[in-house]
Amino acid sequence: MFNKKDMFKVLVLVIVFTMALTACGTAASTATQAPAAPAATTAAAAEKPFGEASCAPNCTYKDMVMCFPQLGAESDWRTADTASFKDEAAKDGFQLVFSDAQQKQENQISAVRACIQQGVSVIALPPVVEDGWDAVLTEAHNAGIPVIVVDRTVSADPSLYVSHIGSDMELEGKRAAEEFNKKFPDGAKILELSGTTGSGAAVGRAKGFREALNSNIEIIDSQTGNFTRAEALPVMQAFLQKYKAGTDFQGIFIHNDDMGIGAIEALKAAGVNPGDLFIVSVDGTRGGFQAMVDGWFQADVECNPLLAPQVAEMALTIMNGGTVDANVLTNETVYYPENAAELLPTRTY
Ligand code: GZL
Repeated sequence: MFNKKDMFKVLVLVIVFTMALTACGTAASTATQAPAAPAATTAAAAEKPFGEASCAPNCTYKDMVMCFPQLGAESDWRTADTASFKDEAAKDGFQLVFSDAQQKQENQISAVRACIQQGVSVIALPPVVEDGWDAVLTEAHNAGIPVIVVDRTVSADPSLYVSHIGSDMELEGKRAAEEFNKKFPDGAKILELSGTTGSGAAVGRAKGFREALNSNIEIIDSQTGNFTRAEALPVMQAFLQKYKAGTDFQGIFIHNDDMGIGAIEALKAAGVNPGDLFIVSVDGTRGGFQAMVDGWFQADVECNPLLAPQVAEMALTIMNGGTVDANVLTNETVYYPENAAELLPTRTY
């Protein structure tokens, strides 16, 4: 016969057994009947435009945190580009997360990763070179952060960024070539001072230049000056050791005004005078205009650094779930000495 003690033990066992069954059932239900994400949420998440912010469709600039990992401060063009973004942020009231990579891609990539960690609204990336961006652009994409490539281009898959805005570098090179074609219908030998190796600006200008240059104009040598005055000076000095100005070469294609100003210093020291050579530069900065006024440059192909207003507008559109063009090219022209003196006081960079 069961005594009271035995009955209690049985009761406890029954209770424990019942609880165990229920718990397993719960675990099982957790494991086997995990609540599916409500179909509506999944569908809505799938339809949400890439980069749309939680404030959409009423985001204002006050809601925007723009990451701008600037590539460096190598030229007057870059200084003006940086000022454009800082001025626009102050005017519109958005937060600008600025950094200067000192022309090193690894620094730019680190800055982008920091912005991804910060959870910025948008990344405006001015890539120092074309290659090597796939990994970090994939990280930004996976984090749901839209990237607008600014100024120079990247070779990465366009699906990894929302848009590119900048100059048509090949057209700039073509425009420079047309100046040499006009000047030297019977042919000439020229030098090239090119920009940062592997940069979209240097690659595009060189390509466009060569495709449009008449076959009777020969590029006898080309070296990079990395878009800086300081690095262009020794390159031009070395050219002048090797080639006699006017005899061995009659002109120079220079990928930006800053390198042109460095080259002028070497030309002056070698006894070359303004107008002895036919020089075409790129950017259209105040320094380039002054070089045209002084007779050193015979043309300056415009390259506009003031991109921030358009980038800010594109970024806000993306935050509000809107769409932007995949490639936005800036309208540019060619400037000449004839009106350089008149225009110089009006130049904003
Ligand atoms: C071109 C820009 C170039 C400029 C240089 O869009 O990337 O970089 O031509 C600058 O002056 O350093």
